[in-house]
Parts: sequence; C-alpha cells; structure tokens
Amino acid sequence: MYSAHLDTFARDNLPPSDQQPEFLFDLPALHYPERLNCATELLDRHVREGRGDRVCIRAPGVAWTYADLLDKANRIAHVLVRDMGLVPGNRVLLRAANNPMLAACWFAVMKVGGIAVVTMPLLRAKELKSILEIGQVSHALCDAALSEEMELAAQASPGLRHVKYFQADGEDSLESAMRRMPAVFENVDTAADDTCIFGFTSGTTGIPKATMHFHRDVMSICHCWPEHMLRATADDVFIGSPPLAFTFGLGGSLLFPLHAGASVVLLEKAGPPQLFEAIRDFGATVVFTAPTSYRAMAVRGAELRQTALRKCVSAGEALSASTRALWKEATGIELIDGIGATEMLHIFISHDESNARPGATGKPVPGYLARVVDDQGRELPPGTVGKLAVKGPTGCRYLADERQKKYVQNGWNLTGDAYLMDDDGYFHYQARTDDMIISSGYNIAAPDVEDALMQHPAVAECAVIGVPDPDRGQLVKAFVVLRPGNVAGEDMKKTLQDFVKASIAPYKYPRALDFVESLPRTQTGKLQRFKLHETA
Ligand code: 3UK
Repeated sequence: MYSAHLDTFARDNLPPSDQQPEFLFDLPALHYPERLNCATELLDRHVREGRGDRVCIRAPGVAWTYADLLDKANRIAHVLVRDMGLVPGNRVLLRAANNPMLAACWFAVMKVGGIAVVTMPLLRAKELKSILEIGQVSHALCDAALSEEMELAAQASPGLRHVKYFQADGEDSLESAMRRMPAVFENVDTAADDTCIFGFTSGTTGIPKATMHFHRDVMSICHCWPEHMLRATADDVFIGSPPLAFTFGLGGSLLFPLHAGASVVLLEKAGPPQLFEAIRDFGATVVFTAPTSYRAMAVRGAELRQTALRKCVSAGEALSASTRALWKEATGIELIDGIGATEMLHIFISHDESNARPGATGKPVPGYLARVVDDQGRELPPGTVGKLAVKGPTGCRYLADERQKKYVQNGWNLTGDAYLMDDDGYFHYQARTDDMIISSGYNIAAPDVEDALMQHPAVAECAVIGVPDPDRGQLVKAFVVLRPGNVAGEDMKKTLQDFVKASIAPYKYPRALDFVESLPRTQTGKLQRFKLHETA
C-alpha cells in the first residue's frame, strides 16, 4: 500500500482494523484518488485556476490574497524541509492564537507531508509536554508571544528537536528563514490515507488522547456539511471564535472558507464583545461560535441587522430552544445548529436555516448515518432515549489508546451522547450519557434542568449533576452562579426550585442546590461535570 510517509509512526499506531469504524463513501464527491494532498486541493488549486488575486485571509491590519498565502506556505514548507530536516510523517506542533501565520504554517505542514498538531494557546508547559510525548513530536512552529511555556516544554521533551518562532525579529526567526527560501514548492504526493492531523481531545474527563485524521478526511468534511447544509459562496466572509486547535475552528475558520474560495477573518481574541465588533467592522457574512457566545451577543443583536451577516453556526454544545429564539428575535437570523466531535473531525448531524426545529440538532448530514441504540447496540424505535451511534466518511481512530474500543463498537462511532429521534427523523440531544440522571426511576437529562434554571433572571450560569442518594438512587443537584445584585441563601434556593417545578415536570427539580462563584470549564468552553462530581 502506497504511503509518502518515511516516518511511519502514525501508520504503526493506527487502531487495529477490527477496532476501526466502518467508513462510508457513497456520495460521488467522496470517491478520492489513491494520492491526495489536501493543501493542493484547498490552496494551490485556487491560484492555479486563476483566483490568486482574491482575498483569502484577513486580520486586523492584514489582508492576504490566495497567492500571498500560497507564497508564505511554500516558503515555510522549504524551511521545514531544508532548515529543520523534516521528513514526511514527522509531527509538527503549531502554537498561536488564530492568526494568518498560523494558517500559513498549517498549510506548510500539509505540503511537506507532515502531521499538524495544533495546540490551544492557553496550554501550559506541563500539558504541552504530555502532547509532545503522546504524539512523539519532533518539530514546532510557535508564535513568539507564546514562547515562555513552549521553552519550558521543549526543555522537558528530548524528542522535540527543532523549534522556530514566528512574529519574531532576528536571524533565526521563521520570517528571516522564509526570506531565504524560494516561493515555489512541489507538494509531497501524500496518500489519501496518510495521516495529516493529530487532533487532541481531553473530552470532558481530563486525560488527553490523540485522534488521527487523513488528507482524505479533511476533504470529506469539506464535501459533506458545508456543501449540503451551510452552502456558502466565494463571496462570503467567514469569521468565528473557536481556536484552530479545536477542529470546530479548523473547519469554520480555515478549511471551509478556502474550500468555497471565500475569505476568512482570523481573530486572536474572540470573546463575545470582540467577535461582535469584528463581525460589524469586517462585514462578516458567516459566523461560527458556541451557544453561550450567541446568548451574550444577542443583547446587542439588533445592531447586526444593519450588517451583511447572513449565516450563523452553533456547535460545541447543545443549543437550547430559548437561545435559538433569542438570536432570531434579536437578529432575524435562524441559527444553524450542528453536532460535531474531534473524533469525527467535524459536524455530522445538522440542518439548514429552512429546516430548523427548535430543540432538535437536525438530521444526519449527507454522507453520514445516525441511529439511537441501546446498551447492546440494537436500534431503538423513535421517541426512545438511547446512545447516539454514527458512521460516515470520517470516524474515530485514537492513537494507541484503549478507549478506541469504547468509542467504536460494531463499526459505529458512539459519541457518548444520549439522543432520541422523533417520528420525522430529527435527532434531539438529551445529555452526555454520563449526565442522564436516574432519580426514583425517572430519567432526567441534566441539560433540561439547566435550561429551566437559566430562564430565571437571577441565574447567570448553572450546572446540574446526579449525586448518589440512598432513597432515590440519584438526586438532582444544581450548582448556580447568580447574576450580580442577587443574594444567595435559603430564600433564593426555594425561589429557584419553585421556578423549575413550574416550568418543567416537577420530579426534575433540583432537590439539592448550591450557590458557587464560577463553574469549571474546559478551554473550549465545555462544562467539566466530572469536577462537580468530585466536589459533590
Ligand atoms: C458535544 C454537542 C449537542 C457532544 C466539535 C463541531 O464539539 C466538538 O468536538 P468535541 O470533541 O466535543 C464533542 C461533543 O460535544 N456537542 C458538540 N456539538 C453539539 N452537543 N449539540 C451540539 N450541536 O457531547 C459531542 O459528543 O470538543 C463540534 C465541529 C467539530 C468539533 N470537534
């Protein structure tokens, strides 16, 4: 079997074939040749076909055309090979906030047949060290602004042989090295099934694992959800908040805009206020962010009616019917919800604007199949809560990790989510399977109770878990962060409990309720319920 990789670490550590999911390539667009390099398809092709002068990447004070991005990526590719001794199959750590140089470095790694390991900007040396070890990373390209933790991690990681910094001055900066290199590079002729991404995920449980994705997988996610559900055009201006280290951000802020021949605005800081202003100032038309960010921006949402914004994508966590309604009332725009996962690379259940159903994530994206199954993997009838199982052109391949057997069963990917499918085939998110609470025989989804609590004006944030209880099996327990100006105490507790009882089935109300200052979250903004279980 053909491979361009001289360093065979990735191939050697794929899960055994009987532990891999089944892959589906039914759509004609998914019939790839044996050799495929995603950089050739997403970047070089546009310049070759005469679109080099179109704007590709924007950032405050920066506007690169497709030709500019290609020029930079080619020079970095030469630096990787000539100055840093990279051979195809080597892993390259990439570290920066979302900015144009990070995008150029990412494409350079694809071009040389390397494997990109993009890391969250906020990671500390200790966390970087474990990523470097698990991925056996030999090279790093890092923004000088993040050099401190990078240096500490490098000192502790003997396998990391070459580190270069960008956005830096001096002879040994990446930019100086680029100036000494030619602007033309012949992309390595990678196999469609050569690994090009290690996507790290700690999930919501702590211990990091690497998911492996091929050049073919990068193209598959471009050919499925964006073409069938997003339907952006070359005139769209993409923008978003998730880091490129998170595959939600890699798709929305790099792969999908380039696949459409459109442009993307990269923001180093993209909290709700910065994202809001950038949508307005850059004339963004397509935005990718998480439900919490839409809630925060909705306050000034009416101002966006005067802008070019037309498509708003929500993913990363469940979108409640109330957030959907809030955004629609404020901006007039129907949110596009989609569930994705690092293991699946991107979104596999979603809908377009005209097929939104409040409270539902949508239907399987063309190219994917989804079903709800019981603990034995048997398909459940509509209306029954069970485990979500999916398959499609992408799927879970953990790098040498025992958890592969848990995520993939009988060829299906089990995402760890509890879902039900209604009679019309729409999939409704319930909870993470670990967050289904069974109290006195009732099934209670933690997010249901959270949504109800969130409707109360005194509640800023909240989280609900099940705690062991001798009488009821489990007890519903809420952790509540109050908005400023509200007083925690027995009165407020009673008020909130009564409020929940009045809005959803009374058996779901939180019998235990603590007030806290803040909630534990991952760097992608997901609630870490396991930490609450520890404190409870
Ligand atoms: C949850 C959702 C309900 C769900 C991701 C889009 O979130 C992404 O990847 P992660 O590996 O987490 C996966 C888990 O997150 N989730 C994500 N989206 C939704 N739950 N509704 C949603 N719309 O528990 C899932 O199993 O961090 C999202 C694209 C790429 C991604 N990696």
